[in-house]
Amino acid sequence: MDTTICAISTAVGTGAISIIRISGKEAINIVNSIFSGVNLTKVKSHTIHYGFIVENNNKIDEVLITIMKSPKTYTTEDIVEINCHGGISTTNKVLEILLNKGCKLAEPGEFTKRAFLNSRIDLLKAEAISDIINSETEKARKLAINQIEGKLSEKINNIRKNIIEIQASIEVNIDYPEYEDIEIMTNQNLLPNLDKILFYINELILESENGKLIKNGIDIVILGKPNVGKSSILNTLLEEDKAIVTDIPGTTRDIIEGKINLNGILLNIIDTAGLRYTTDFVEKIGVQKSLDTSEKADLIIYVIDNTITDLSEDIKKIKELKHKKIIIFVNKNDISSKNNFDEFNNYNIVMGNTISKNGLNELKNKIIEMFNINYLDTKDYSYLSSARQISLTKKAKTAIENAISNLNEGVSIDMVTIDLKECYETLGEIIGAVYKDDLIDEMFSRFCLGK
Ligand SMILES: Nc1nc2c(ncn2[C@@H]2O[C@H](COP(=O)(O)OP(=O)(O)OP(=O)(O)O)[C@@H](O)[C@H]2O)c(=O)[nH]1
Ligand SMILES: [Mg+2]
Repeated sequence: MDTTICAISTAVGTGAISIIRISGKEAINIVNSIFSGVNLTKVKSHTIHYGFIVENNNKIDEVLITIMKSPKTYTTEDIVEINCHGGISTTNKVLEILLNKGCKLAEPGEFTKRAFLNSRIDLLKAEAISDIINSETEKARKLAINQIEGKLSEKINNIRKNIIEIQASIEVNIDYPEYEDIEIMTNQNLLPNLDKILFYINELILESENGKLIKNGIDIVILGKPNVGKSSILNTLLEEDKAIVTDIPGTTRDIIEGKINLNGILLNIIDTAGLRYTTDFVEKIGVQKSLDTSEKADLIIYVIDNTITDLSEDIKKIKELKHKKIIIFVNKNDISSKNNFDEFNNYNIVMGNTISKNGLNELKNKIIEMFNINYLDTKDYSYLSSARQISLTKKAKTAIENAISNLNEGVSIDMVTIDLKECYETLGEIIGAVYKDDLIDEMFSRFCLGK
């Protein structure tokens, strides 16, 4: 934190402008020593200055320099941003000069990490900054901006405040039992308060399903026997000839992915190799990959050929997938068939074909219905969304459940404070009120360079 760090904050490549960001005690002095405009150490905060970056009297680039003095900056430290001409050579040259002058190259996410360590933002807000950069849909952007604004932090802080109030009333009872005007805490009058906390935590966990959906989208795997039209379905959904389609069974060997936006939710659609017994070495690997990928999917679109005569293998496979969300898509219904598919009456089933695209809208509507996608439109988004946040909330839930079951078993109320403290601290870890250094390092290392 004592060092002055610098990094290219814009994407590397050719563009009109590149921004190099410098943060730390020496930021203004260092940039001033390589700048040929006004004396930057004398200018007001939050101002922009025109001039040249120079090295040994050679002009390197014509730039605009933004000066932002501590504490009202991204990191709370002095920050200088150099707007130079875009392009790899100029930007790298300016960066190289800064490094020679004593700046340290920032690690990925180090600016945001400093903002967190200097208490300008909590951990939820820091995570949301990475989320907003990576958001691919309008809904994901909204979720992230609400988190940056602090809506989720507020929810967590309110639960923590409730816990503190309960802790305080228990402690008053223990420390001053002789006072007559304080409410006596018994196991029975404590229970409704703890139930309320459990209710709030449960709500956070339930709603996190929405958060995950908005942030990560839905992973959909198209599965089925060879030649049933899986790749054709992928291509039709993507409106692009992404996968090779032929009438030769076993055409697709590897997984092929594409994304579409369905009412604001990203569908990550994965086409796979057709399932069949094969002695072909490469195809065998492909079939195994299909099965492994489908295990991780949020939804399986299981494709069956409308004209098939023997359904036994499909029935067997679908039964094996009963722990997964599944839609059966009966493809090629442009060709007549005697099948009525009654054996799949208990499943979500859609009939269609990729030639006239019949059934594909129905397929999309089924996905909307199964994942409540339209319902998400009406809500104010402040959901937990990362695995870190969700697993900590589940840990907090276990702590409060322990407190409740201890109370029910008649354990003395002072023992309950141990579980309450655990719950409070675990919720604190979510916002970063309590944190471990290695966890923080790991989290920020996943950020972009220069952020
Ligand atoms: N009549 C008809 N033919 C289709 C339809 N969809 C796909 N086909 C044809 O079926 C054949 C196989 O299509 P693919 O999309 O390659 O099938 P696949 O399931 O990906 O096959 P593998 O990659 O071998 O597992 C091709 O000749 C397609 O043109 C459809 O709805 N109706
Ligand atoms: Mg295929």
